[in-house]
Amino acid sequence: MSTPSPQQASPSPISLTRHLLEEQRAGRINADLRLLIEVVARACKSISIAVGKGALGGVLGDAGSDGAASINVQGEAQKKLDVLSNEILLEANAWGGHLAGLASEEMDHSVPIADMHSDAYPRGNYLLLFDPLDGSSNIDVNISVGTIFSVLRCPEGVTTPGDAHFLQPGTDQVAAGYCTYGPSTMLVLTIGHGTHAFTLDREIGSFVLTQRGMTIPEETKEFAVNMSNQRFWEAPMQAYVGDLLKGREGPRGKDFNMRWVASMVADVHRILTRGGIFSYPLDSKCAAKGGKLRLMYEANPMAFLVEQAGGAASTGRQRMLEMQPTGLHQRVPVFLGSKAEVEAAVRYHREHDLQGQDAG
Ligand code: FBP
Repeated sequence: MSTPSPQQASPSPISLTRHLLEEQRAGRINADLRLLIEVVARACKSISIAVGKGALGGVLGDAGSDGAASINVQGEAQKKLDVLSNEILLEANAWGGHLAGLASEEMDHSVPIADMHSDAYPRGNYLLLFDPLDGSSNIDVNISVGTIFSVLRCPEGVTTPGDAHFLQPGTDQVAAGYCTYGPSTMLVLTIGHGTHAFTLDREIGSFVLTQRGMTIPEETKEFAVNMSNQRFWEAPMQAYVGDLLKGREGPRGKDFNMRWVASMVADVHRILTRGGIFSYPLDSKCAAKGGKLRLMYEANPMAFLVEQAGGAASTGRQRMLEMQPTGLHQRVPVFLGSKAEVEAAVRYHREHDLQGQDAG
């Protein structure tokens, strides 16, 4: 007997607002965090409209003027939509009164709400981190992109938080989510009680619950990685993917298919929907930086969502959510998705490291 979809279970569509209110009545979330999530969701609606306009809205292409690109703290050329999405999220979250501070992929340092409008706005108890527009390389070619966010508590007694106050392990997240701007706009959210998906109903302008309790199958035959980096990978990663590619003739005994959208939100959404493993491992190109993807506003929120859907998330050597952050824009290797497959990838790394130790 299949689980009835929210639409079948409840005759009237369950909006995000109703879902969060029911979570509050069940004592799983307080009013402040509920309203903060609503503010972020509203900002994502505005970003969805901007992204949807594409060339008609003049939002494609690089930011910067007079031919000079505008470079962010990551050393990457900013896209117009990176800057616009960042501004939309900053403006929306400044006056809500739920935040003490926020941090973004597009800003060097975190910003305390107090500094945003000279005490004009009340401060709250939460810290918000976000990647305003993930998948930047796909913006101008009309492939799904997204916004990723993570919510932490502001440490007790801290009224003007600095970068150091954000450096909390992923296990301390109180909420996380992403919004993917694709054929439909979808918000995927967790507050630590399962992972749920909402689809934007453009007619009523509301996010409607379309998948309650997303569950990632334990096993999978689908992997996602940028294969063009293969020659730069560590030996355990070479061995792991090598065995995937050998398929049923190899030690894994089954054939694997590959997908790579190059927008983490889109690759992770596929995995939350039908399983798979996503990895951006350490390679000799990004080793000096510690990896490609960012811990605080990419890896940790995705790890929380995936674990709440029964999957696993690791650096290849450690549970992602247990990592103690050392920097706001810290980068890490990422393996996440179907539990058994992530464990397999981790096994290759562990066995390699053990052999290294024995040989040492
Ligand atoms: P940003 O676009 O936010 O910088 O994110 C990084 C990202 O685009 C991920 O979304 C994606 O998984 C990865 O980089 C793609 O990397 P590559 O260009 O090496 O395929």
